[in-house]
Amino acid sequence: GNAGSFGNQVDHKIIGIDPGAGLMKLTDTTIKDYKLNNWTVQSGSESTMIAALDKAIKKKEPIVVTGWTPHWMFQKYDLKYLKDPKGSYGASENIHTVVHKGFEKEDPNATKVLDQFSWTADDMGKVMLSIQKGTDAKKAAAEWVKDNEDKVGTWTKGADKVSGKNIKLGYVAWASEIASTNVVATVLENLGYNVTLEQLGAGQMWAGLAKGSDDAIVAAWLPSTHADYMKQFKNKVTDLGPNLKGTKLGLVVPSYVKINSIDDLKD
Ligand code: PBE
Repeated sequence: GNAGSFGNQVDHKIIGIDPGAGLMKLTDTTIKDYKLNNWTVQSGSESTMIAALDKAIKKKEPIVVTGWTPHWMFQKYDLKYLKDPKGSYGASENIHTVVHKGFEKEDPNATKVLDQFSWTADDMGKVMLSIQKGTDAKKAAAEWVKDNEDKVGTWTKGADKVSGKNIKLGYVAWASEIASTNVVATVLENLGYNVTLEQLGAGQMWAGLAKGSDDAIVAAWLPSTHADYMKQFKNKVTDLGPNLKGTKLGLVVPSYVKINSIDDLKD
């Protein structure tokens, strides 16, 4: 290839996140779809990806990372998605609330709240940004819940107060999921639930939900991102439907980078 190509500038390396993320699987598919044979995806975590991005931006160096919306990175940095003319990352999708099969009978009251939980990318963005700026996740969630009584009221409508009933929520330490899971935990705690949050890898989160070691997750990106997990565990879980609509996934670069499309990654 040509020595000055974008690929050569970044060592033909895409900065990825944790291996269990649906985004990583979609990125492998993308590499095949676009025949980016000499490219590799470096796994890590959301924080190692952000650290690499931050470092590159400070030096105004080229970089390409796996990214998603909603995410505070688009507020903090000037970024763009590379165009995906082949549609490898799928269309816009939704984040669903999913419970362990049988939980709806075991605790219809909590299920009602989980089912009624629904917010927007803007709502989530406020909590994410507050956490990113250093507020403890639990505190950021509690503040949002306090400031949004009307919306929260639609989630708890028809639900009863309980006295110390246990509920376990699984989640992955992605900014979006830290925000949503802490908000739902706060709402359930305000109703009298004793909520345990379990931070897991993506595969463990789905397996734990299927086994019933966790009761619910609010972190299922469907239909594409977590398609394989849903397929594997569909008989062991109940999908309560979307809690946030209109997410996006793809390859992300700083705006100063010259290329505009995944096609441009070819030398
Ligand atoms: N994400 C954030 C997850 C879902 C939420 C896009 C990194 C994933 O790829 O599985």
